[in-house]
Amino acid sequence: PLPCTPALPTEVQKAGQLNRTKIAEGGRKLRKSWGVSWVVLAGNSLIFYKEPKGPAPTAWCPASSRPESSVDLRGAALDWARDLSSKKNVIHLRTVTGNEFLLQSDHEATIQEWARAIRGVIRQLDLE
Ligand code: I3P
Repeated sequence: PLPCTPALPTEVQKAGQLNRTKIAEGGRKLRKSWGVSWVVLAGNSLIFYKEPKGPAPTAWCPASSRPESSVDLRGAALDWARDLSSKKNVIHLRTVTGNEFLLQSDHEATIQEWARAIRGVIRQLDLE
């Protein structure tokens, strides 16, 4: 296996496992398909990685894996996804390019922390 590279291109503010689905691409609605992603909040981006195969997520190193996709948070909007899912603890992220994602955790505190962290980055970018 690849050794873990400690140096990341931008500082990781938050990382963890969330349920995720993309619900729109360029303003066009997509069919929902929930899956588990490793989500990393770093710099101006929210980066999604495929769930690593095998055990020990603590041994997983984002710097040595290729992201599945990444979201530019500049101008993005984050809300609670009240009417967009039957699941609990869901947040709704919309980018300026019309891509929309739902992020969910079974633990309310976890999704609240993510909401706070993502909002913090969006607000900071709005001030720049
Ligand atoms: C969808 C699936 C999703 C569900 C979605 C369903 O069905 O059950 O989990 O979203 O609801 O359409 P399928 O697998 O057949 O595509 P939630 O779990 O977020 O409710 P929706 O159509 O009301 O968005």
